[in-house]
Amino acid sequence: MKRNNNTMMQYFEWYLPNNCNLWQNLIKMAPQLKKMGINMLWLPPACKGAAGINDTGYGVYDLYDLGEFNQKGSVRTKYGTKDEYIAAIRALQLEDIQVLADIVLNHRMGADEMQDIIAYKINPSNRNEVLGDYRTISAWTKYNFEGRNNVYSDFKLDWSHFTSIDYDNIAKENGIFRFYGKHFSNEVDKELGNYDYLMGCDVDFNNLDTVDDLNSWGKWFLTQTNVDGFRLDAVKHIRSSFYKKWLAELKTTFNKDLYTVGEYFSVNIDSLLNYLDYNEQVDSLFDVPLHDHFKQASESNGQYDMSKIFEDTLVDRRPSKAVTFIDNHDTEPGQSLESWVKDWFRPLAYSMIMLREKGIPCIFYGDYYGIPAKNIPDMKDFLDTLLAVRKNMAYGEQRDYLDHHNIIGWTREGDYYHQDSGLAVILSDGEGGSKQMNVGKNLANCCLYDCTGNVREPVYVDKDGNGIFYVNGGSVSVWIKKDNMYNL
Ligand SMILES: [Ca+2]
Ligand SMILES: [Ca+2]
Repeated sequence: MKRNNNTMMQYFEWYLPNNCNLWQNLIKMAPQLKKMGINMLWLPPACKGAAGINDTGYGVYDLYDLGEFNQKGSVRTKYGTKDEYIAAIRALQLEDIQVLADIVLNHRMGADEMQDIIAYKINPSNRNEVLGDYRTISAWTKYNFEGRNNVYSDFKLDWSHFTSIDYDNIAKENGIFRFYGKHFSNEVDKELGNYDYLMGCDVDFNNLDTVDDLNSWGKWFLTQTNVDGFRLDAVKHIRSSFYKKWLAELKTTFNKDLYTVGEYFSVNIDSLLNYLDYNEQVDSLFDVPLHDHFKQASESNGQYDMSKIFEDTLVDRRPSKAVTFIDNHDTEPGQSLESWVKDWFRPLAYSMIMLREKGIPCIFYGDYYGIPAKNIPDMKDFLDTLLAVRKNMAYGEQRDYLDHHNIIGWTREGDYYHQDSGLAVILSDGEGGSKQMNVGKNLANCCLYDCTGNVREPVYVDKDGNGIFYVNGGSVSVWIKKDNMYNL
């Protein structure tokens, strides 16, 4: 059976303007995204955030307000109204694009009232250490959701539903203040001793009322939106057994697969593997170690050993569970996890995630459309080429030539279902050069062309499938059959 490659896109970046009309835009774009070969789309968080229309959605205030109630200064969110969100999801699903909703459950922000709470100050660089005696703090922890007026749920939040907060209004002091009688979960990342606390009011997943509410909310959200799956925010800061149960319950109740990718932002491959081993409900994680390798290579002036670029990455160690990416809304310049892969390396990196056999690549909105706020140019032409190659030609057996500190390559033999499919990729982080590679029998006796336009001369493949492929310095070349050039 003919099956095309899966390709994900993250359809937003941090600096979108607050009038970006993203949901409306998606309704128009859905057919185009399908043509591009995108079949999984990660949408930004749709819930009302503390900063209203200026909130990316990660400063979540009310999970039950998807742009429907006049709260935080407007009915709509940064991206539009609830009706537009649901219309966008339908439009995408009509094009057979799976929609992944971004779910932010770790924390809340923008409380309506302060409360006096007994709390301990915690050492921010070793969260297992309490600093000094308990004291009374005053903190923004009471959430009334008055603008919603009990529609969908009458559950309100107060300090008892959280573990900790980052500001005391009595002493006017920043820090991590953990509430009396509360503890951090042991089922979180061990960085900084215990990485339960990330930001805002940290949700207490040991509190049964909290968990009950989130279970009800999950069912409500799925009923309202009918999304196909989730991108789970900040999973390394959330008790891992929570999502294991939450996802299992939703899948059973709705009898749906609910494809799920988690954001476990760590370069430690063992942390990622442990999480996946424990929580079989999560289908995949973003391949942060690979992103980190791309960044290092892009900053090494050719000194990076390209034969090790995939070593101890998720796509290498657990290929069926890897969503590969170059950068995202958090790693953009100026953001909390800034670790931007330098521009010259980005075409090489995209070739390494889009044209190989393993992993689901995630194309970043900020690359496809550019990031005007940071003067980062778009890569639309290059990505359109790679998307077309991925959709039409990146099939069949892969032969790896990851055997040199500068120049590496691989070939795909092509398959029966995609006419004239198959390709050869060669790239270098240092000087230009060549490599003999075998493309298999389908492209034997063919003349191949570099569809990136970087190398102008064709390559002749002999009767055994061998060809000598060229690449310029700090560049990538993608070789395909000439007939296919007209389809790009
Ligand atoms: Ca947490
Ligand atoms: Ca090198």
